[in-house]
Amino acid sequence: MSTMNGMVGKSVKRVEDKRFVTGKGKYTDDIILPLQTYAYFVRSPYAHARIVNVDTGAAIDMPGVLAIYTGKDVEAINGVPCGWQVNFKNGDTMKEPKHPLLVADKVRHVGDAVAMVVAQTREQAKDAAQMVMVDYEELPVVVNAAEAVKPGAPQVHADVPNNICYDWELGNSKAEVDQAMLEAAHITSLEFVNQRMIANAIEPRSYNAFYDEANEKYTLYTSTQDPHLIRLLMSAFVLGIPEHKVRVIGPDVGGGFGSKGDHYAEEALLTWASQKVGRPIKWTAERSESFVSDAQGRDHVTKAEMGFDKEGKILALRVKTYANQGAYLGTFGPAVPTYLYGTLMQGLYTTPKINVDVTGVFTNTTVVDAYRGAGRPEATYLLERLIDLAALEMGMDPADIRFKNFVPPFDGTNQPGYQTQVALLYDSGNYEGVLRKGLSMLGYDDFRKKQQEATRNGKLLGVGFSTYIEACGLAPSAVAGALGARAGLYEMGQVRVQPTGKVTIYTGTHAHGQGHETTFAQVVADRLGIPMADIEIVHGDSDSMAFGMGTYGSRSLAVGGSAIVKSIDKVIEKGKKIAAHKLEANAGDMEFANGKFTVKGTDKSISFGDVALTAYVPHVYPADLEPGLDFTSFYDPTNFTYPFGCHIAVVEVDKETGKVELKRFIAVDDVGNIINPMIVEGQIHGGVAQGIGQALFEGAEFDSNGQLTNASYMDYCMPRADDLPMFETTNQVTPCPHNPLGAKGAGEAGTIGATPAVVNAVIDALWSGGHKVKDIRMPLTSERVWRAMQASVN
Ligand code: MCN
Repeated sequence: MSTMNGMVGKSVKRVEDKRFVTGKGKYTDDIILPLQTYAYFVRSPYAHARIVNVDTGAAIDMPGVLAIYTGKDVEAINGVPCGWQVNFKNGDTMKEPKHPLLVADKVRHVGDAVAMVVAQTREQAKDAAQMVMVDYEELPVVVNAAEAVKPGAPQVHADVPNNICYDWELGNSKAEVDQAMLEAAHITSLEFVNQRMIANAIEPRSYNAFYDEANEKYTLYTSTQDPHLIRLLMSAFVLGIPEHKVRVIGPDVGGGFGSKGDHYAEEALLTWASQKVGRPIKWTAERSESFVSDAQGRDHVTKAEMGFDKEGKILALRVKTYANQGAYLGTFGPAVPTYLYGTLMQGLYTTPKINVDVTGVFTNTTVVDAYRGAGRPEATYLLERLIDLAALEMGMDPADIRFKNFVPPFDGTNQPGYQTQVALLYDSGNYEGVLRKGLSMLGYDDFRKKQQEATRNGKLLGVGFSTYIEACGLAPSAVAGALGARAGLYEMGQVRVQPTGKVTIYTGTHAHGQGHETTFAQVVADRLGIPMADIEIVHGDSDSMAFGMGTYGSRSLAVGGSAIVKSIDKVIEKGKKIAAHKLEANAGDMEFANGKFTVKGTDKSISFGDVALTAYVPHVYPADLEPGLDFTSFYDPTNFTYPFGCHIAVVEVDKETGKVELKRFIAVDDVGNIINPMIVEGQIHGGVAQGIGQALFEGAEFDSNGQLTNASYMDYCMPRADDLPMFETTNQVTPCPHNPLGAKGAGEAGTIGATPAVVNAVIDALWSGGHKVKDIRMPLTSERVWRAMQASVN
């Protein structure tokens, strides 16, 4: 990519890492306010139970205890709201039962908060919480979404019949798809579970709230991904505090992965109680609390069928999914299995008829919301498993079947893009390109020879493909609105040029590991022709910037970066007027490059720094302009961005034990123009590790009583470095045609592509040994793989 001053496209080292690697990052739990107090929560040990009595008598007399609040104390306060609405097919409104700050009547999942103790120290609060006596009357439990909709299933909310909070459909009619299926020479079908995932950020959730009585103002420090959204939801929808009387600060945050995008009850509760107690209150989750109270991800039960003609061309796709929403709706909860999942069913293929039908279901489990990729990994898993399996069933090559079905290359500049059957308009793509690159990195012809040789030597070697696309850069208001969403997601970017030419950027996005302080500064340095050292990126404080939608859905660069560019353009335009005035030229004759304003065709020029100073010195200033050089812009994208790629996994499966060894992992990703290749590679690496984690290691396991049986790192298996091969990564660049940076999102791509590649590779390995296994439930533990081999006819 040709850039203005060569700062874009450079692997600049992350400037924020200096404070992180020297232990100088400031996270919420590092913040200790004068007269600090601490909260501890009493949480339900049962998944479903009526609360008969809560006795705080013994606890309130414990040393250091300042206050104890129960569900009854907050009954009059609204619950935390869901930010998205997905209605029933018949037009009925989505069921959104109250998600209370503390539960008064009945608990609906293990970890539901029943009481909050505030004390002088953390330990005192915890000791006292153990003395809060709660009498429960246990109720029957349901944990599985497909079970929860059956007649007679336990009811999570009395006013939600059959536990269905919405049902939703997209694409062609069922009748059209049925008709197309009749013409199919082959139908590949799969019934499978996309298991529940736990986000496991290094920093657990942490909040610190205080009330400034003199100014009647509340401040909340929170480990969030979206401070302004938290302020808006908490002030306007939950507590009814005027918005300008609430300040929400998201300081350094140690990872979010989607689950810190929610507005949590604890945030509102601490803020509310800080005024009552008259002292700042802090709470930081223990790891075991995080396991049961942080929003979790995925959890679909799906039946899908893909029909093909005899040449392997896809004719139709039919999908029915039960999406587990947990016990309450999270902030983004219902949007994930619908707007972000259903809309992706076209994949990279020209499938002419698609019907996707999703039922959102309440169960007695922790809330399910966004987890890295949010809906798009689930859609990709479905499509890429189906297409690889179809190739095996039809005796075709998995690469050939894809080449037959890819949408042909298009750059989106002279045509509107590719209109899918499921609402989206892809912006630009060269899908064949990434697969070709991947095949050549793999050495595909050679691989098949090696596989045959391995079979002769009694080994099971397999290759799995995943050619994915995602819709990110959330979210064009027009598209989101057309789908029925309550909100679109623009972004704000302010460029404040100081009199000395130094620049402060205020962005409404919030970095929690993505390196915005580096990449955004690169964009500014490139456009203004000034050193990165002269630029500061400020984010995460609702009092510092006009507004912000935060960071998720790989939106920060494409949407937040574009808002900054819009403001830079305004700075340059005004700068030209100031420069023209000083150089006694016409503004129309000025050009700006390399940090200098020049009169076209002459050597008369003035530096950016001079213009900045002039902007604040009214006596040398054009009479018709206001002083200052400070612009705020709001950028609402016209479309999503659509990164895509090809991920390939090579595995060896041990015949005796079923153990899967991941031998190679190749990722070719196209995220449009790249600002910082090293940061993008890091994002891909992290995402791929999480995607592999879902395929091979991770997954929340609830028993029939609703107990999370692997709620600690003794049992929940996160991927470790020695489980993973060296990733072989590269890029292809197909610029985004509709944003000024030409950039697409990179933050979730790895997670979206990786999971099906690994599972497909295991299935391919088993077929090479004659085990015609269609599906193995993730994570593919040795036991599950071994059992699948035993069960299949060899
Ligand atoms: N970038 C780039 N060129 C591109 C695209 C991106 O240089 N073409 C850079 C960006 O400037 C930014 C980074 O790559 O520094 C990621 O950008 P983007 O794709 O815009 O994604 P966001 O910054 O919006 O990050 C969100 C995304 C999501 S949705 C999850 S979940 C996730 C992820 O980022 N959570 C993370 N990456 C994470 N990384 C860390 N360390 N921690 C998390 O919690």
